[in-house]
Amino acid sequence: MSDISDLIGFDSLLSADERALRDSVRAFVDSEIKPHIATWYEKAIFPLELVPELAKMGLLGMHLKGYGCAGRSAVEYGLAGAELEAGDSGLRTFVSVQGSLAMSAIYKHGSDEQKAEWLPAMAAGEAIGCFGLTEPTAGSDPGGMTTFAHRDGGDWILNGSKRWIGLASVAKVAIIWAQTDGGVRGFVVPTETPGFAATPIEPKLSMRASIQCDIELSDLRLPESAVLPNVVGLKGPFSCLNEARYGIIWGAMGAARDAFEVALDYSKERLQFGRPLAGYQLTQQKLVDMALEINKGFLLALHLGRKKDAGTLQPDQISVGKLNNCREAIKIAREARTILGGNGITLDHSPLRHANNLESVRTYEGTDEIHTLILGSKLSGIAAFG
Ligand code: TGC
Repeated sequence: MSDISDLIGFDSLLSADERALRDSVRAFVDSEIKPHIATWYEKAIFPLELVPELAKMGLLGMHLKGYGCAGRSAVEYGLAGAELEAGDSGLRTFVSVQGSLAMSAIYKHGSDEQKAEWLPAMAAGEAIGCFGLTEPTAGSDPGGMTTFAHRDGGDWILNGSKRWIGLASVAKVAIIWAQTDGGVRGFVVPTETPGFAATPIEPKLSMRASIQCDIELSDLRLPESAVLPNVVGLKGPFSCLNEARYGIIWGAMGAARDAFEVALDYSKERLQFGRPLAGYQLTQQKLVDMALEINKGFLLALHLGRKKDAGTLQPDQISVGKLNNCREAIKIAREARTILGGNGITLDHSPLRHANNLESVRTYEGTDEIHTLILGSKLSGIAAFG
């Protein structure tokens, strides 16, 4: 939340440490991201040079303990994510793929050797990670994956394709989920392994300051030590998706808040018929409706974050936050664009960029439809999928 958007005294719900962390990330976004994001977005550049800076701020794997990670709380992780996404969803996505997906997979399910080898380097930003679950024909239903790992003596041989994998072309390590004769397993794959190829998907109308890739795995040979030893089955990747989905609850509201504030500022400056737009009742209605949803969205995020820190957050409660906050954020970003009129379709202003990014955010880590069905199942006791 920020002073301009905060109608309910949200800041009073945060500790001094939480506010300090939030403010430092906001200052970083204001000085290092916002001045350049239009260019990165237009030219489809992911600013790799920011990775060491994000690491120095302790934002990579920030909710993990040990291994050079900052050991911050879930609420602090969320606050940081909201600020990053106020800059651009692509930057928050990087921190999420690195910390919530790739590092979490190793942290939760890896061997001591895997943790020691990868987590400190990933926390320091020296090794970028990616998380290969989705496939060209298996998105909402990861159980339909066809990537297969079979045994060859003591080794594993992987074949298959992954799609929409963030950062894969710049990653040093990929967590690849594959079917085996004994169920779904996760593999820690150094991307220099022969048989690994990642190709950025282009052109995109969303997430342009980020990288999403196709991955091809062709007779990729791994030693036994590459398998994540501590999990078998889809609960492995889902346990990591819970982390990433949680971060989105906050991030989406960060994008919405930025879109709203840009529209609010513009409406106070822009004159039509001799008066500022903000003086018109129709504009005030839009501004108030946006602000209400932003305040409610941040409250929801904080409530779920406190539950996560208390160890009581359930996966279906994450679906409440992911579904609601993505849905409201995209409405807010689009509504903010209307206040900017024709100027809102340029990259001089953030709302349409945020709205376009949020098309991806509402789609990855479980679409609106999947989270609706998770909640429909929770309410009715009847699963509409599977
Ligand atoms: P289901 O039979 O219900 O469950 C299989 C096993 O998984 C367990 N499980 C969970 N565990 C932890 N957290 C959760 N949220 C879990 N959900 C399920 C479950 O208990 C079971 O365990 P066990 O021990 O009994 O085997 O599985 P299902 O396939 O029927 O589930 C249905 C559904 C729709 C909920 C699930 O398939 C789903 O969530 N689908 C959406 C998948 C998704 O979010 N895909 C997007 C991935 S994003 C990506 O790959 C790109 S990474 C981002 C980037 O790189 O930018």
